[in-house]
Amino acid sequence: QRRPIRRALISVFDKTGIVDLARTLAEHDVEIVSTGSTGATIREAGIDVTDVETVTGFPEMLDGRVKTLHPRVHAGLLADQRLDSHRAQLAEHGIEPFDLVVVNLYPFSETVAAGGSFDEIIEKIDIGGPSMVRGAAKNFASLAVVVDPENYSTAAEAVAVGGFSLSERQELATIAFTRTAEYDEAISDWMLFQLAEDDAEAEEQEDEQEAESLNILDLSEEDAAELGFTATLRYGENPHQRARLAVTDPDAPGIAGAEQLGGKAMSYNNYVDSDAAVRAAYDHERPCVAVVKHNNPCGLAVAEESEDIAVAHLRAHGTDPLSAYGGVIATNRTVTLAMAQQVKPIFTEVILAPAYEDAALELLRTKKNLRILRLQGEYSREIEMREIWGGLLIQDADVIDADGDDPSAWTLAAGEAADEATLADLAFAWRSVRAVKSNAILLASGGAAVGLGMGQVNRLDSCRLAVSRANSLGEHAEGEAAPERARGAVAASDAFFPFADGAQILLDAGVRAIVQPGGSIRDEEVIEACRAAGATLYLTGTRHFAH
Ligand code: 93A
Repeated sequence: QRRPIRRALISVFDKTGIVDLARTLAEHDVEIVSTGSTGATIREAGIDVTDVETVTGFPEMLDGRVKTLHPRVHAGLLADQRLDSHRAQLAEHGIEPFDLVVVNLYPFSETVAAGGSFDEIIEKIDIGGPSMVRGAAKNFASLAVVVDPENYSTAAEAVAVGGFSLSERQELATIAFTRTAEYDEAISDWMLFQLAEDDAEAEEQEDEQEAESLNILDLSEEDAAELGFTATLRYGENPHQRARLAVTDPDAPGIAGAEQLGGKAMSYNNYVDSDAAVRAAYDHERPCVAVVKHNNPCGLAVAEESEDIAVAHLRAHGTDPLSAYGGVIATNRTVTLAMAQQVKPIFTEVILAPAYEDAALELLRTKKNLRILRLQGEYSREIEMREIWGGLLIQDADVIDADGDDPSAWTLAAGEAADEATLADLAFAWRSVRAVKSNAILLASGGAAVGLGMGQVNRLDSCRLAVSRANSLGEHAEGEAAPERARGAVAASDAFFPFADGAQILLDAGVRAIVQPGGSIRDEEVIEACRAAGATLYLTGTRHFAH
């Protein structure tokens, strides 16, 4: 049975063809109820429209999320007009039934395809539209639902012939349910995809966090080896710290990959001190020996090319014989038997050299605990790294070949130009001072360091320390006073004197020549102090902090 169409509810996103349909309906005296912009479109064409708000007595709200979701709309869609009870209830509430519903939905899939934002896509999930469509489709016994502009012409024809037949309404209802099912499937597919993406993202983040928290010390020996860690050390700087060693460049093995010719396994602190000792010794072109304790030299000396390296070792040991106990010795020349004989009676942790005379090696090997390392190749260091909380600092390695490292480029700022021997000691002092932790003051005499002031938080204290150590640590017989080695020595400072007071300490102790970078606003005061003391002062213009 055809059901005449007297009242239609039209709410379409896609307005294509809607005016034509509305006109036909209006021509057949159909009352048209419409939502916001659909109603406006129809009204603009000069066709009468009842706003849905007039029907519901309620404004559109929540930015349009609630427009048609109202009992006055849905009761009009869902009332089974074959039932007296339904009709009575509508009448009781003053609600008029609908005979035709024309709806097309928010373009959800289109918005997804167009790359809409998450929020845009969510807003394109039509709720009111499908509710009307499903309500009308369920109630196909009473009314017809059209969800496709392709079916507008059938609707126009139907209104002219007294409405849709029951089977036509059922067919339209089937199309309607298919439409809302597809619509919901598209939504659920998209939602699932979002979840999968969120999962993938979360997984990625977890992986990242895991990678961040990867502690090399937690890895098995094999896994660590795969990452280039060649040794698991007995412990770190302290016994409660685990530690590992990696060789960063197998082609330039340096100290990390040095060949060990004898002694116990290297410890963490052995490596640290070895590095400082080798750097100190290899900073010199002349035959040099460095003795290091706690990352600072306690002995540093050079010899003539013609002399046995044992001479340099004897001098270096003489810098501070007390502290040399338990030290790390490095040299830039072949260890001779004479040097090995000197080293033998001194308790030494590590000895490092580019080569050993056979007899020297044999002798040193008799000391079972002495770690003997052979260094390969040129000393080269391109970058230096230091870890800080949450980061890594990387800098060019400080190499000693700046302009200011060449004595011929120094500026004579006070006193007479140094004689050859004094200049040689100043050059030695300058090359040596950067091996000393800042603030660093190094006193030198006869090719050897004689007083070291290291690691103080002001330069004045470093000067005091250098002088007091120079004058208390020199070799001397028991009961006799230590030699006053500061007198007649030369001094190097790793950075400028901010005031004259530090330099004055050195001058008062008898230092006769000083080399320092200069560059303080009080340079003139330092220069004046040197002049007054009759001392020589050279400025290098280059600084060599080592912290
Ligand atoms: O935001 S909704 O889910 N809430 C509703 O109550 C509602 N009623 C109809 N979307 C709703 N509609 C949809 O609005 C229709 O499915 C149609 O796509 C569109 C028509 O609105 P307008 O006439 O303002 O363009």
